[in-house]
Amino acid sequence: MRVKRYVADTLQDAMIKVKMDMGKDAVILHTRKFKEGGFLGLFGKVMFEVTAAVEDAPMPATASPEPGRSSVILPQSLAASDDEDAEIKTGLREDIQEMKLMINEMLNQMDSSNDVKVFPKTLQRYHQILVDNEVDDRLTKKIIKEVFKQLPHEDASDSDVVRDFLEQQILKLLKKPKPISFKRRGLGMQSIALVGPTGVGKTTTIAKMAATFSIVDKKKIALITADTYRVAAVEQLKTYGEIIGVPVDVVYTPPELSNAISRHTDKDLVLIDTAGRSHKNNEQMVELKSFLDAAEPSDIFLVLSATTKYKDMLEIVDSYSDIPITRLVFTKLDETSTFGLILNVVSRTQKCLSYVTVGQNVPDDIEIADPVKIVKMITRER
Ligand SMILES: Nc1nc2c(ncn2[C@@H]2O[C@H](COP(=O)(O)OP(=O)(O)OP(=O)(O)O)[C@@H](O)[C@H]2O)c(=O)[nH]1
Ligand SMILES: [Mg+2]
Repeated sequence: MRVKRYVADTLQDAMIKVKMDMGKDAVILHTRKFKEGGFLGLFGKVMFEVTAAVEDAPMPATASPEPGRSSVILPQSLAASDDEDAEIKTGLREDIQEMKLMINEMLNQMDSSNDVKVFPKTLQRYHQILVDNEVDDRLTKKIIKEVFKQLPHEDASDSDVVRDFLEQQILKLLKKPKPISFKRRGLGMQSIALVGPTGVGKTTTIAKMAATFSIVDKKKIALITADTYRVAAVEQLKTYGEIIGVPVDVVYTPPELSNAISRHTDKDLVLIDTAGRSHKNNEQMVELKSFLDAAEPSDIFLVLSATTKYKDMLEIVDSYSDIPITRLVFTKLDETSTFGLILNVVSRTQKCLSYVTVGQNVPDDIEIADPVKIVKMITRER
């Protein structure tokens, strides 16, 4: 038996060297990745080593495998046999073995570099689509890698199959939305506070919810606003309350909020509007927290605008990490054409979506978040 070591820049090249030198009967004994040159193991060039073996002379058809042969060695006796079936099987096994090594190698390369070129063309294209739709770079890589792992390899170039796997993967990340449910909580009153940055659409969203639940679902609703910073804010909610026909309380302190809620135990739902908080103003965040501690709402919805820059969104989301947010609402979907941000935020916060809003009209422009629709928007070619 001839055993030899082959070194190349890529695993594929090393494999080609093995095949050219030893022929198709060569058996791979070992593969390894190592760094050549560099300093103290740093900055070296990544190289691939394949150790392969081949019998010097064809073995007789009746020969049994050598005792003590390592498990990685493919049954050479089959390759040398005259039996056609056996030869095909050996060929297949070798191909599979080779493919597995290549796939593992691709995944390793994907970890160690940002080069997506190691993936089949179809996946590279979807990678680009996700990036174009502003899905976070690392998240995109993770998704594509997962799809590649799960995808039957014979389907790797079938765009429709790849799309199916991709959509399923993103759907899983988006999770099931949780809208407001009256059934789930039985007959008791539930209170929901909306919090979020300034101007994202909290008050408008509350008006949309109040109108839908009171007019369409015939539920007993009350509105409370703790946003007393601007006269206009109080007026805004009072006007909506009058139009919809629901009571509006204005509270100035956390104890007043707690009292106001306890006056509405006969309602199905109390919606609490809060002042827009700048995530950069810590004092404002502490005050918001004291209102929420007093209110003890059943749910706290973080309202975010789909038009926010991703970098700012990361800061915003982190600044709300001290507040026990239970759901997410995305507003202004009508004002953007990239929706990766939604996936980024869900994935970062691990909170469920509830509603999205798609315009200024009260009450029409609100919908229960539909993950299938969002997935289509995120995977749409631009
Ligand atoms: N295009 C669009 N505009 C929206 C949407 N939701 C709200 N708006 C608009 O955004 C602006 C701000 O809305 P508000 O509801 O006052 O926002 P807010 O979060 O309560 O603002 P503050 O209380 O000041 O923090 C208004 O002009 C709304 O009409 C939406 O889904 N699409
Ligand atoms: Mg407001």
